[in-house]
This record gives sequence, structure tokens and C-alpha cells, in this order.
Amino acid sequence: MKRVLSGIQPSGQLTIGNYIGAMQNFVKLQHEHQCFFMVVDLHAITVPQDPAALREQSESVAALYIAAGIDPNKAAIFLQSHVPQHAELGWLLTTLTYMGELERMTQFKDKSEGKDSVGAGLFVYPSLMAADILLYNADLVPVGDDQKQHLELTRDLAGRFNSRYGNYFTVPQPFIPEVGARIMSLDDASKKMSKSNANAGSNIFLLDDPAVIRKKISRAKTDSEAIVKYDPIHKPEISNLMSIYSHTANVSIADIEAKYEGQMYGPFKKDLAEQVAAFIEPLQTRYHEVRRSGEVYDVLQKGAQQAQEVAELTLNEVKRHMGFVLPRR
Ligand code: ATP
Ligand code: LTN
Repeated sequence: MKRVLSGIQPSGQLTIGNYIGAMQNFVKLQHEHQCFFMVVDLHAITVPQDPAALREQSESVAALYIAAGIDPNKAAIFLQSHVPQHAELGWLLTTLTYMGELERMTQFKDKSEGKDSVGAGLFVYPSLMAADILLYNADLVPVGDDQKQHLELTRDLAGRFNSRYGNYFTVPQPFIPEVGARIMSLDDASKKMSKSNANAGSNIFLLDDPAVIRKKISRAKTDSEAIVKYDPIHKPEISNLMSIYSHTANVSIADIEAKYEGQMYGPFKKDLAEQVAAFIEPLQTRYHEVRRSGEVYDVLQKGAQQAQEVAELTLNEVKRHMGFVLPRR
């Protein structure tokens, strides 16, 4: 069985971009693979977080994993900070990472741009992400398009470790959806939809009220051509809405084009709003049940135990390869 690992930051409320780019594939992959799905709280603190909000969002992301259909009996769901081996391997891999590699990371450039003081954690973020993945010797990493560069660095670090200290790490592959790998902002199709974007009109949050979702979709920017055609280069706004439609209604782009041939954007947007609301309503019902029942705490405890079993073995092996004296048991 192949191993799958991924994580989402509890840095805000999850968007439909997080769902389409990442979470939907978590749900798909759990049936045939050994899966580890984390809430990466140690990554979230690379930018300032309010403690109460971090706590709430961490529990919320875990509950959303369950509500979206990740079965805790199939996959380990856990908080990164519950498995201390992440931080430790993160440090070991930081020593293998070159400054130049980190300086080239576009996520770092985007998130540090224009800021007076930038935490060192934001800079070394990709080494911790590599540790997350390599700790489980994951084969596949389901992520959105924006994480490709981090995955490439993870692969390089695995290779570097293997050639320096002996073949040990699995070199992981990204698992990225063909359509919807980068859902764009509703008000600006040149920007990725992101949970930490302050402009609420740019995002569809998974926990948005359906009435709010309808309003956001009706106001979403489009071009003036009024032809429902998938062309991300020339028609990025409508193509983005088509990707959302395709994933939430589970129909192909070609079928959407055929259905709305000769029609203006109005009917398409109206149907899209209904599709998204119909998709999100049961997810929200399940989410509130999960939060009320308190089951998330049991799931996180069990998940952390499962993860720790693997993580401990790997970390010991890594240390042995690197020449650390291992403590007596
Ligand atoms: P932040 O704004 O705090 O950086 P984010 O919304 O970009 O957060 P992450 O926690 O960094 O979300 O990402 C979680 C997963 O969701 C990653 O696999 C990422 O690639 C994916 N993802 C995030 N935004 C999008 C998007 N707009 N389209 C597709 N996938 C996305
Ligand atoms: N960097 C990712 C979150 C993340 C992750 C991971 C994804 C942290 N560790 C391990 C996949 C595997 C992000 O910003 N979306």
C-alpha cells in the first residue's frame, strides 16, 4: 500500500479552494492507501496567530476533514504539534537545506513582501514541510498547484540525504488535480483564493452561510464576452467558476460548455450558486454534528498515536544514518 500524507494550515477558515485543490483528493485517496492527514499548526505560526483563534481553527480544520468525508478509521487525522518528531526532523533537514533554495521559494517571497519584520520560521517553512512528508516516507502528497515548488524541494532534500547518508527516504510525488489545482479569487483572477485574504468577497468559505455564497457568486467578476468557455489564459474568471462548478457538481468541463452553449453568464452563475450551496449544506450539517459530539478529540488522539508510531521509527533511523548516538532503551 502506498503512503499518502498532506496537511492544511489552521491559519483561517477553509475555502472552497482548499477543498478542491487538496481535501477532495484526501477523501479519494483514503480508500486505497495508508493516509496521514494533518492540521499543520506549527506551520500556521510562521505568521502571527492569535492563540484563541489558532485553537479554534485547529479544531475546526480537523472537524472539516471528518465532515468532508475523511474516515478516521481509514486515515490518521492529527495535529502536527502532537507529534514532536516533526519539529525535530524539521531541524535536521534545515541543516541540509541551502539558503539559496529557500530564497527562491515564491510562497516566502509573496508572504514576506512589503513586511518590515519577517519571522525566520517563514523562511525555513519548506524544511519543516519536507520533514512532515519524509517522516512518513510518503509516496504521494495531494496538494494544490501552489505547493509544487515546496514538493520539488522536498524531493531534492530526500535525494540529498540519500546520497550523503545512504539510501533511506522515499522520494515523494505530488498529486495535483488536473482542473482546479489553483482556484482563483472571485474578485481578482490573477490571485489565488486564499483563506487569509482579508477581502471576504474574494473567497468562498466552506462554512459560509449558503445565502452569502449565492451573493458572492452573483457578484463574482466575469469578462464581457458572455460565452461559457473554459480558457484559463484568455477567460480566467469564467474558467475559474467553471472549475468550481465541475468539482462541486461532479460534471466535466466539456459537459458544462455544452449545457450553457449560447447562453449568457446569468443562468450559469445562478446554477453554480445552487450547486455550491447543495454541495456545502450537507458538509456543514455534518461539521456541526462533529463539533457538537466532541468526537474530534478522540480522533485526534488516535491519529497522533498512529502517526507517532511511524514518526518515531523514522526519526531514529534518520539519526542513526546521520551519526547521532542513540540513547539506550
Ligand atoms: P494561507 O492563505 O493561510 O496561506 P491557503 O488558503 O493558501 O492558506 P494552505 O493551508 O496553505 O491554504 O493550503 C492547504 C492546501 O490547499 C494546499 O494543498 C494548497 O495547495 C491548497 N490550496 C490552497 N489554496 C488553494 C486554491 N486557491 N486552489 C487550489 N488549492 C489550494
Ligand atoms: N505548505 C502547505 C501545508 C503543508 C503541507 C505539509 C502540505 C505543511 N506540511 C505536508 C502537504 C504535505 C501549504 O501551505 N499549503
